[in-house]
Amino acid sequence: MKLLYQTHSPYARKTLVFAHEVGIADQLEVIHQETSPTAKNIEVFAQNPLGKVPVLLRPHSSAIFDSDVICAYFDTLHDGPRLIPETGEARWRVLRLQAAAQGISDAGIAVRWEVERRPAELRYPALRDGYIEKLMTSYDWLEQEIDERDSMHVGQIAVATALSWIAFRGLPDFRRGHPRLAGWFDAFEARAPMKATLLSGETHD
Ligand SMILES: N[C@@H](CCC(=O)N[C@@H](CS)C(=O)NCC(=O)O)C(=O)O
Repeated sequence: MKLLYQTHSPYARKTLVFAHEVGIADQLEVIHQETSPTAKNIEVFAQNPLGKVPVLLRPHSSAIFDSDVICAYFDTLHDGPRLIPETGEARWRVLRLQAAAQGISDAGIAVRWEVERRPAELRYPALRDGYIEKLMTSYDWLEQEIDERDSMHVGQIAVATALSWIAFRGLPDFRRGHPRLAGWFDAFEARAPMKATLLSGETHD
């Protein structure tokens, strides 16, 4: 399988960390692709009408996106404990955590548009502040929600890869005032799948 990837994407990294955690990373050829809504990548658009990575290319089946769906697919390819609980309240708690992590990355990207990507004369400070507020309320929520006693699941992977990217891009600090979250994150970041997938590179708009 080929994974259309980006070395500085929290979403793409989520799928690759997941693959490492369930032991199938060696089945993937990881191909870096630069993407931006202002710089069309034809190869990515050919597989995903949204022009975004990650995209999973399977030899005899259709391409799969986005990162949530790729992780769900990967969870069918191994014999170990499922990282996405199939039933019960645990399923909704894990998927909700993943949704929060997705929203953190989405909000972080929106902040970056307003502070550096968009031409200065087109920036809108109220929008920047609104998205920063979403980050801060999400950090507060995670401080209560994250549970270091949980066994591995996709929600943890999503939160760790989102927060790692937040730190990588110098977005508002999640550590200050959130000792429980910071402690959990530090332990998660020390895991081999996180170390094997370090973020690097710049966005090209
Ligand atoms: N919901 C998608 C988000 C993917 C996404 O936004 N990827 C970014 C890279 S970090 C991208 O390719 N952006 C290009 C664009 O917005 O045109 C997922 O979880 O995979």
